[in-house]
Order: sequence, then structure tokens, then C-alpha cells
Amino acid sequence: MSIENEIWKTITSARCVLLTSHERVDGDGIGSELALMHMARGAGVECVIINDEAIPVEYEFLPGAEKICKISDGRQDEFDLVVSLDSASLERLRKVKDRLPKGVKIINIDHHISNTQYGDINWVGHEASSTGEIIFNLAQANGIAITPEIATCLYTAIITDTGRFCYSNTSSHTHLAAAELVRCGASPSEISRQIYRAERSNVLRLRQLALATLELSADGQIACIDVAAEMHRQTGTKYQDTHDFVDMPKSIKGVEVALLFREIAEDGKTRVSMRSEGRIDMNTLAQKFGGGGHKRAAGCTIDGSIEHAHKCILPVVEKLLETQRQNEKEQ
Ligand SMILES: [Mn+2]
Repeated sequence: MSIENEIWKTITSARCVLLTSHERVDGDGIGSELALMHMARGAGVECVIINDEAIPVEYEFLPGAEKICKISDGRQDEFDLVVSLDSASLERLRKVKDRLPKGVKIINIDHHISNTQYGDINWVGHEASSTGEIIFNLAQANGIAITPEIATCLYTAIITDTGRFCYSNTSSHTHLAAAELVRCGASPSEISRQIYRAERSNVLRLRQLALATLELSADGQIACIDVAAEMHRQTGTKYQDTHDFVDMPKSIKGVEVALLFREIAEDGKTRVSMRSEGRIDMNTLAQKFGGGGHKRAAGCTIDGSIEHAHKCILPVVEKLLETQRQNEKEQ
């Protein structure tokens, strides 16, 4: 049996499915969870979506978003199957990991190269732009009708994980999937308006403060910006408001590696988001610090202040760039 058929058969044989995704869930995680919920409910299977935290406001327009629970809601449902979406490891489920019934069957559907294959059934499609694209393949392979609701959720998953079809993970298959989703009822203009043209003025002010910290190094090949907890207090914003801030240093001409340092006020840690133009492997870099991700996009969490995180990471990036430069010269 193909993996697509095996997964769908397992889902449709379950009594109650827990759908979940990684901590600080993003458009791909949410879109994939909701699309699969609609698909499973269409087949008469009960589903509950529980994430570590609440979803960012810009995804509240998605059909079914009001049904998404957070771990603090304390739901007591009994699950006989877990489908983990877009999460490279069990640890990235954070508190949801502790909520999993002992010995429950886990399906792991993801596209991160750092995925630890933690499921009983694993479908890790490295070539897919997004988990949403994999769920699209699941629907197609099983002849599941794509309703406008499913199409809207999957289109959202794909555009957010491809940076609106700009990142190198965008393939011809990604565009074909998106085209089919539009044919099935997804509205590109409405979805883009909801996600990209709904910025609040205080978030724009936060951007202003973050941009003021811009630092370039290694002859302009490394660009980094910081978001301190104090900036959130000044502007009345939240950590989640900065999910795309790394795109600001990334947009500078000549920048090979862009870094975003975000202070997590509650636990004295700094979250580091890493983006590369492709010469340096960000997954390898992030793994040196206990994180992971993709070749061009990864992240890790450093114990300590933003300043400390700079001191840990910048010299390593500079060294990697220098080694890469030497290698290219020798070739
Ligand atoms: Mn993803």
C-alpha cells in the first residue's frame, strides 16, 4: 500500500483523532491541521485540534479556526490516533507532547530535513514546499473532494511557507497544487488580504524599533536585527507579531545570512531565526545550537540574553562563510 493510502486508511479507521503541530504554530501548521480536520470530518471521523498555544490573529479567518484548542483549555477527549503536522520532532510539540495518551499511534507528516522520524507512520516529504502541499497530495491520492474550505486552508499553508512563492522550495508542483486549490475555491486575493494586508500600526512601530538595531558584518554578508522584550512593552505587541521580521534583513542586497534574535521574556532565552541564500546550510548551523530546520531556513533557542546569543552565533557564521569562500576558491 502506498504511504498516502496507508495514512488515509489509518485516519478513517480511527475513532477520535488528535491533530497537532509545532510550538509557535505558523500558517503551514494551522492550514494543514484545519484542512485535514475538514477532510477527516467529511469522512465521518471525529477530530480535535490542540496546539501548545493560541494561533496568531491573522489566521483566525480560516474556516474552522474557532475550533482550534490550546493545551491550557484542558480538554479531556480520548484519542486513539495522533497526527502531528509540520513538526520535526516530538519535543517541538511542547506541552502537547505530555498530553499524548501512552502508547498511542502517531502519524508524522512533515517536510523538514531535520525530522526525527518519531511516528509509527512517517511521511516526510523533503521535496515538498510545505506540509500543506503534502496534505494536498494526500487528498489527490485518495480521491478526497477538495471543498472551498479545504482549499483555503491548504492555499494558506502553501503561500506562507513559500513566502508567497518566493523561496527556493517553490516547485512547479507547488504552483500546480496552488492552481488546483484556486480552482477548488481558494481566493488568492482574499487570503493575501487577510494575512499580508492586515498589519496593525503598533506592529509597524515594532518593525521600526527592530530595524533600528540592524547590524551588518562580514563585508555585508551577514545582517541581523533584534527584538527585545522591552520593545513589545513599548508598542503593545507580542512575540508572535514578529514571525516574518527575519525577512527585513534578508531583503538586503548582498546578504548571504540573515539572523533575527528575539528575546523570550518569560524564561531568559533568545530565539534565533536563520535564513540563508543557499551557500551556508542553516540546518547544520542551527543543529550546532540544539535547533534545526531546512537548508535555507532554520532556528534555535539560546539560553541567555540577545547579546549572549550574538556572541555565540555570529563568530560561527563568520567562520562558515570564510570556509565556504575558501572552498569555492579551490574549486
Ligand atoms: Mn512547514
